[in-house]
Amino acid sequence: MSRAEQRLQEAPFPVLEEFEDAGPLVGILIGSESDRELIEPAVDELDERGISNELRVLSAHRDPRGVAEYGSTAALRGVRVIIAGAGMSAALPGAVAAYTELPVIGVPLTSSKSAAGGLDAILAIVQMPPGVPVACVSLNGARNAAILAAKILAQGGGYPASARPAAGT
Ligand code: RP5
Repeated sequence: MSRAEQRLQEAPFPVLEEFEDAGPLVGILIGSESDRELIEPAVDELDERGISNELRVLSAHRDPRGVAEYGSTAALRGVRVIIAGAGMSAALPGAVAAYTELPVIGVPLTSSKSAAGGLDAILAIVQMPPGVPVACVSLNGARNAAILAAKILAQGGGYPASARPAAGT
């Protein structure tokens, strides 16, 4: 198989599958099954507020294509805010933010393998490069992430998602 044929087989990744599912208002991602317990307060908080949500396990490092697919299709499915929780080298919030214009709230999580109790994940989520912002709540702050998502959803909007040149320039 030629290199070109090989590349055609590899890409594009199957975004159409995601388009078929109508999304909830909030998409919650975690990097591993082992994060589930710590993110559950976010699900509970959103459920109590009657805000539709979905929880998916998608690792930035182990399943980067899945993260790209989710991020690329979330807004089209109707998702309005993404909460992403991960531990250790917590790339997930930033990785999904790279594929979407939706606001992303990162939740640094403590994992059994954390350095400094979770400081590794805090720094990984907070230290985003200019131009790709990710909000960051406290360590294991899943409930706060859900409350922040609810506040974002409560805003009326009106500002453009992308910067536009000022009139007359
Ligand atoms: C991160 O690595 C996950 O978010 C999790 O917190 C940590 C450890 O993952 P497992 O080895 O438990 O799957 O990507």
